[in-house]
Amino acid sequence: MGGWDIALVVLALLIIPVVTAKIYDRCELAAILEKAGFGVYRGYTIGDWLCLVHYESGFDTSFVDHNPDGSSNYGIFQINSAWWCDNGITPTPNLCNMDCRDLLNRHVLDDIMCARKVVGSRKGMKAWDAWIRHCSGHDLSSWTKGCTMHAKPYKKKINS
Ligand SMILES: [Ca+2]
Repeated sequence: MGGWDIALVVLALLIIPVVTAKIYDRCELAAILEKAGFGVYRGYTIGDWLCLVHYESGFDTSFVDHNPDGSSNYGIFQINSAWWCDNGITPTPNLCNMDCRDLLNRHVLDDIMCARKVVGSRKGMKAWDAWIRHCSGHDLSSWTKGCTMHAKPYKKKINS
């Protein structure tokens, strides 16, 4: 290959992860979470989720962190490979029945379905250290400030 060919290949390799991953805007994610039924879910609000995502991943879907126990955390929700997804390395029951790599792309609905399972487990949001440290017990109303929320956030469905 000539110099330009190599340059193009290198450029493509640099661009591909950037294109497939995404750093979400706070309000954009708020709207997606609300659509997914997280307006008030198991006692947690959209503010809890935005605070959690901010401190876990900075809204960056490509974020991977490695734990001292050898497992890794993936994506905006930093979902752990020892329990919830399979990265091909960590032994896992793979409770979300998914490849950890699917937690790194810009499509977050599968991530949200998995996070729903995590928060539905015994520990609830205490499964996330960052939520315990930075969000639990705080006034989280400012996280949704300036966001257009479509549903009435505090109105409970009568028949639910
Ligand atoms: Ca995904």
